[in-house]
Amino acid sequence: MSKTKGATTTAKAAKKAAIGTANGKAANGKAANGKAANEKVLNKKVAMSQAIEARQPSSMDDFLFDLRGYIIIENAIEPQLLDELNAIFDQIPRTLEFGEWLGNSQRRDYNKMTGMELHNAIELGAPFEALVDHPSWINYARHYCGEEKSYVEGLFIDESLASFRKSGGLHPVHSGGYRGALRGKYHYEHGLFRAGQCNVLLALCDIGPGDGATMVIPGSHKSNLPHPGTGDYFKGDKMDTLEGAIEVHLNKGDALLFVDGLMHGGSNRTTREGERRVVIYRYGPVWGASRFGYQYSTELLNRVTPEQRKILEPVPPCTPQNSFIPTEAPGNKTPEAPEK
Ligand SMILES: O=C(O)CCC(=O)C(=O)O
Repeated sequence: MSKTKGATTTAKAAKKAAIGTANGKAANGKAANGKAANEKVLNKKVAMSQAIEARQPSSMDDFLFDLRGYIIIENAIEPQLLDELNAIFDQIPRTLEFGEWLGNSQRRDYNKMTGMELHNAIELGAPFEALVDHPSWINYARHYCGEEKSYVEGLFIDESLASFRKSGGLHPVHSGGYRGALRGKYHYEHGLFRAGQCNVLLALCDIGPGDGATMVIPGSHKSNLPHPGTGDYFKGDKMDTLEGAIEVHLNKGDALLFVDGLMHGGSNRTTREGERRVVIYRYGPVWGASRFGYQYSTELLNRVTPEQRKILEPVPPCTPQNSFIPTEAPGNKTPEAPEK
């Protein structure tokens, strides 16, 4: 399996930030229960460094992304950031119930087989914020799904999650080119990529055989016909033996970047001990909307860098109370005023 090679590292100033706090409410309308453990996670201060130089997609990356629908970015994140993300995973209470909030993140498993999935994970703290425009993949996202060279160039993250998967967990196959939603569709035209959505799945642990590796059917983002063996997503049919599907094994710190329109899912985890830990950020065009209605907190938006804010809030709200002509916002370059 061809992988994108690691980049040289340079030292940069350490950045400190507090984990975001927000007043989330549970799905059933109850206020978040403010358990002591949750408070502890949210108030922890973390230190981290940005130490990886920006990577650019090569012509081989483009070729493979077009051909297969995915590429692997090896050693995508700094060891320190990896440790910090794992430290937060360690602290997240496993007692969190479906629908329960942890600050402005909410447990919302995709289905009963996937295991615990915390959505709006960007709000889980500074290490998660560092992933928003991480230099290892942000230029890939811009290139493949950022409406490059158009009047609405840029990115928006419409879904982010921290996923824990134990023995027995899996994610049935979904997506694919056949009757795919525009949101995840793969498109290439006139020398430009126009994917609807690209996912970055970051491995926080080694994921090998038996560990519940992500599975893909290479090339299926372009398929015109349904796969006859797909099965029933809602019945939890495993994709482990699905014809054409392969496991993508990752080392701790590697990232799998794939177009959402690729047939993909998670193999059945048979390893008894431990858990599979991944973070998934879904990038798409600036005109996208949060899939599940999560709102980035004002604290988060005020805390992140201007570049990160452009990804979390590419088109700031414009109201009579907060009126401005957003010349900077995508798609809003104002023409010269006509001469009087
Ligand atoms: O859990 C996995 O490995 C697959 C993730 C997935 O299905 C998705 O990103 O939609």
